[in-house]
Amino acid sequence: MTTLIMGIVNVTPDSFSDGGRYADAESAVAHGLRLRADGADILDVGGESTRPGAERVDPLVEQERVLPVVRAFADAGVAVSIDTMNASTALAAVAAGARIVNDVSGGLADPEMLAAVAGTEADIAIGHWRGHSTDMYAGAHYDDVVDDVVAELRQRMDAAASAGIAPTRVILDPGIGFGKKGAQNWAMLRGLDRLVGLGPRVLVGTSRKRFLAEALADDSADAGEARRDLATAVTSVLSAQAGVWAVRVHDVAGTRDALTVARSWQEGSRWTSSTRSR
Ligand code: PMM
Repeated sequence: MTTLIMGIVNVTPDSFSDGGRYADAESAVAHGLRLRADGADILDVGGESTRPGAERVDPLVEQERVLPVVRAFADAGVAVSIDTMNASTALAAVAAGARIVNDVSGGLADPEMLAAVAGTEADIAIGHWRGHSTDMYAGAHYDDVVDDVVAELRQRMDAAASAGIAPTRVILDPGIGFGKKGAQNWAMLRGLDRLVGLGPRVLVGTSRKRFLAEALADDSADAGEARRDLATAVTSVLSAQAGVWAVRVHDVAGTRDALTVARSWQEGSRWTSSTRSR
């Protein structure tokens, strides 16, 4: 199975690793089209940072940021997801051509979200979440992080089904870094197959996140982006091997190469076994 690559386009002044770089629509569109050329299957457009400590953004400001970018990608025939916790932004973005609503809160931040998405044709990515970024780690307490995340995402799937969203439209995301500290993220990734076993497609986002820099013992503010991207390529390959549907990354070109190498390895092993009997 081929793992899809979701390229990140943050139209924000303050996102975790690329805040401010593509804050105006024109540079965000140019950046996304470059990611598309690098091999992104989907572009994920966000107008509100979810980095730890980030303040909320007014939905109208969020929409001003993202809608022209969503429209430009949709016009260029690119599959777009809209990274938002606001139902009003989700609806406006779907009207502008987005095919996936990516809600890191899984419908918890805005009580209108699930019903809003149900009334569209869009799919929904439901993230595991325990509270806003202003207090990101307040909920980082688990009996067993994999058991707890699987159970809570199952509840969110049920809530989506009750709102009228069929399971085939649901994508589950373990919310790496959301209400999870260093080791809890590694434990969750180690148990990814449990999430994959639930049935719906699974999306994983590790890209440039703090727990990677911690593992590399490089938590400096400017911790080499290249080191974090290499670490992301490794976690993305391992996620692919665990059977995820897509990985959400900044460095599309590096991830594409890493996934291509991993796929060649797998196809090589199939080739060996099929030719051995001759
Ligand atoms: N992470 C961030 C933002 N959106 N969406 C999904 N589905 N999964 C994630 O892990 C996720 C996300 C935060 O990362 P960024 O600020 O670098 O975009």
